[in-house]
Amino acid sequence: MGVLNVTPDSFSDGGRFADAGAAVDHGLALFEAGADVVDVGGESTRPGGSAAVSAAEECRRVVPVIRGLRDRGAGPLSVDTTKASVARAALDAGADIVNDVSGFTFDPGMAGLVAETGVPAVVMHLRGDFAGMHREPHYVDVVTEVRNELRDRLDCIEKAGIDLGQVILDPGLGFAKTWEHSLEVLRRLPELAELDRPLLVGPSRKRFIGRALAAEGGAEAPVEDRLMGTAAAVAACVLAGAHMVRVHDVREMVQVARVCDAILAGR
Ligand code: PMM
Repeated sequence: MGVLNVTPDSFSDGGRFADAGAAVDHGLALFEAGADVVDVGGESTRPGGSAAVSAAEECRRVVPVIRGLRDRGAGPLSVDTTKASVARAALDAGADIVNDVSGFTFDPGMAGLVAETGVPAVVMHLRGDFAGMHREPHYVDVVTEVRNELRDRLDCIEKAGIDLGQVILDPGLGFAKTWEHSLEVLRRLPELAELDRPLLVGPSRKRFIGRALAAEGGAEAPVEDRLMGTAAAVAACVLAGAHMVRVHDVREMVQVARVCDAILAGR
């Protein structure tokens, strides 16, 4: 899954594709580079509290890009949003998948929309809201708790009338998790297989990679120096059973995933 952030303030690529024309060109380049899906998002979830974006502004950012990619014959597309009204506008414009980092917890209308339309949906693990989630997340056993909380989400979602066959789960690396928590989730990813749903994982350029790359006591590696660290994390995800990885550097990560797939197939 290639990342296409149409935002002025994303941590990893903020502002580069804020113009719809540049965003469409980048989306086409992501497919060209080997993406199977492109994820279009109009709200940054940046650590430290990103400015909240209205549904109208989010639609203004993502709808022309989704429509533009569709007009050029590109797809499938997912929309990265926590708002049901934005998801609906994106689906009407041609999106195929809803990617909700709140796991349908921020907007009570999201589950109904997914039930009604029958589209595939990514349900990510998160605690709290965007403003509070980075403040001292506390777990006794992060992987067991993420797994139990995702299982609870699946129960609620099923009660809302959604066929669980539509649902892809995501442990939410970096969301309400310290960098150590994210590393532990990656190390113990196979424990999430118990939930019996496909897994999407988003390690790309994230802070845990910057911290892992830092010299003893030194500063974390900046976002632009996290390519090889991302490659290592993507390899770890694929070898541990992830079905999909959400990445910015598609051409490079397709190579990583192909080699990991070949290693797994040879087993
Ligand atoms: N990470 C970000 C945004 N959306 N969606 C899913 N499903 N999983 C993620 O890990 C995820 C996401 C934040 O990264 P970005 O600002 O580089 O897009």
